[in-house]
Amino acid sequence: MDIQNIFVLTGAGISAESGLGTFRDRGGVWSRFDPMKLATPEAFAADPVLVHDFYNMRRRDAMKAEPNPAHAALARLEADLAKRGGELFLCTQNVDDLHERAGSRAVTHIHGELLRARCTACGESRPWREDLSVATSCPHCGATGGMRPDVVWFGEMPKHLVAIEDALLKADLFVAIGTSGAVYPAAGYAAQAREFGIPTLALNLEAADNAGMFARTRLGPASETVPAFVA
Ligand code: BJW
Repeated sequence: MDIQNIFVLTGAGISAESGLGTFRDRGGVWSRFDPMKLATPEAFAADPVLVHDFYNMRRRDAMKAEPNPAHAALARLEADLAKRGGELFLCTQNVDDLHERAGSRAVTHIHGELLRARCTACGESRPWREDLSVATSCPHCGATGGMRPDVVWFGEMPKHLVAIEDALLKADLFVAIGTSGAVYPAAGYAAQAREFGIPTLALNLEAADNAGMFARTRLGPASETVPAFVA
């Protein structure tokens, strides 16, 4: 097989069968909660108690969830490619840690991680599994009230953009799994891959917003399509 470097972009759909809600499907997180009141820096400034309640609930749900066969298949793919001298660049928009718990070793979280907290006073980010509140103090600088989940909200700069662009440039195949293609810049990577002449594949439950950017599409639940792709 001449494919050596595979870029995989995952979204909420890969964790759906682990019981974590997607955002934009019917019944999804943003159909029940207003993202502008919860997932922006302005929302956190206006009502930190509400934002903490939402993310405390999401953190507890994420810790209870277990990886599914799609996460496990990507961990196998990473190991198989490494044995052949290749590389899997796994870029996830998800803030859960299910890829890591399935055995993936290198995971790039473009939208940050729910199991990390960052102090808005000193900027330090550290692993965090407890509920956060306006009374939480930063263990590093001691400031109170500024600890927040280390996730990327609307209007904030996504993380690891340089590493992601580099990996996209050297990929032999681009695969998007379980993402609606609604949120940028990640939603633009399929078009970029196409411009670079990289083959593109979408594995999704239903056609994504950017479906036209993919050369090939397999529709179905990730727990079936991803193991079939990796086999
Ligand atoms: C299954 C399945 C199963 C279900 N099996 N599949 C153009 C360029 C650049 C920026 C913008 C732009 N236009 C607008 C913007 C601004 C904005 C944006 O994109 N807005 C759009 C809504 C239009 N973007 C930003 O603000 C970003 N920052 C930014 O752009 O900074 C400046 C910049 C400029 C230029 C270059 C670089 C930077 C930040 C975005 C932050 C997003 N944050 C969130 C919340 C994170 C914390 C939290 O979890 O609460 O990230 S929003 C939410 O959406 C979350 C997700 O990661 C993200 C993507 O959602 P995802 O994963 O695609 O989920 P769904 O629900 O949408 O789709 C699930 C899919 O799975 C569906 O298709 C189902 O069919 C499928 N599915 N079950 C397989 N079993």
